[in-house]
Amino acid sequence: MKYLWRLLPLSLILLMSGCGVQNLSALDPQGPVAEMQYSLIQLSLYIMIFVLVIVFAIYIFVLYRFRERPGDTHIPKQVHGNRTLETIWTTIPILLLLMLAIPNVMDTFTLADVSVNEEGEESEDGEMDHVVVEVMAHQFWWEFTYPDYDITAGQDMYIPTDTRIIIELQSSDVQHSFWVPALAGKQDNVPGIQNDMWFEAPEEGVYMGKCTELCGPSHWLMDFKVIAVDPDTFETWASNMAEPPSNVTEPEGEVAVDGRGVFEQSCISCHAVGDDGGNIGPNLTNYGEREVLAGYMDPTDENLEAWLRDTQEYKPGNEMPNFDHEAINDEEMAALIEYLNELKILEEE
Ligand code: HEC
Ligand SMILES: [Cu+2]
Repeated sequence: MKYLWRLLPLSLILLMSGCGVQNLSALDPQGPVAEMQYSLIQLSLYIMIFVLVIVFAIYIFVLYRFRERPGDTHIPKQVHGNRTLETIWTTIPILLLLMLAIPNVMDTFTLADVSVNEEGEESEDGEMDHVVVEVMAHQFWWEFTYPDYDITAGQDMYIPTDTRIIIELQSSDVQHSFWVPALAGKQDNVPGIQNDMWFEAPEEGVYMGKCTELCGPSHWLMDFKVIAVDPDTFETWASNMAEPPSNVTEPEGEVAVDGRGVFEQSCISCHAVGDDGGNIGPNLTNYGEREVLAGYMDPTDENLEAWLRDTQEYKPGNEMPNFDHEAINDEEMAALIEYLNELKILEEE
């Protein structure tokens, strides 16, 4: 037990090697915002290393140079006050702090400016040069509303690449915090207050996001994804979210039709598919394209059933009720799962 603390550095290394997986690292910045923040991190780090090296060099030199030698019989001459030295070691820190402060303050103002160009909403080629996303945090999931497109999505935030994404953070219950480490630093979702931020994703890909404010028993499972796609795919996604294709609105297979029946009976009061349904839970129009279920599980049939039967086990304290065999029997469950898996709007096969 006594030497257990020696394992600490090892466990830290193991812990930190988890960073970087799936774009969940601020140290692998993507896009202008994350890059700007990363260069501030680097600048502070270099200044700290500089100070550390100089201070330790002097320290070690003094320890060695003025060590006690054999034959030393009395305390050496004591010195008080030295104007030159004191001026030096006051001026250098002031300069270092200025070197830190000036870029920090400048970048803070740049990053706080979420305005878009004055001319208007569209760039020359007719495409939107920015997209506004209202991010509403709930215990324990994320809702993304695109006011210019009149659509609402759950859990997956689709964005076009190379486009300024203006993010308006809000919360429906307690305080949460929105963090997509590879794209931008974190910012809080505060009930009753709107916080704004922006970022841009240069490349297509999936960026992991997390809630970073302790918000309840399932806080640690409150993950989401930012999915950056090329602007054309984004437009297709957005218009299909607004008006889903027929495979979503009118399921064809007999089983899926039955599944839709179960959905209308037990789920639609909280979940919308297309225009149809409530908004207590995530919009499920594109559920079949989720990479993860409920923010963190593999979206297999088994997991989906486990989630529906026993959601409170998988995300304690969330707003969805458990559905036991009395509420939904096995046959209905199979149909429901088939229906949900078919909810796809981007499929190109
Ligand atoms: C009382 C409202 C309510 C009812 C009824 C309800 N849900 Fe939910 N559902 C929620 C909430 C809230 C969440 C988000 C939970 C979380 O992640 O914190 C959720 C999450 C889900 C998810 C995960 C979504 C995702 O994006 O991964 C699925 C799938 C789901 N529900 C399916 C269903 C089905 C199918 C039914 C009907 C059998 C149903 N729900 C009934 C409120 C409800
Ligand atoms: Cu949260």
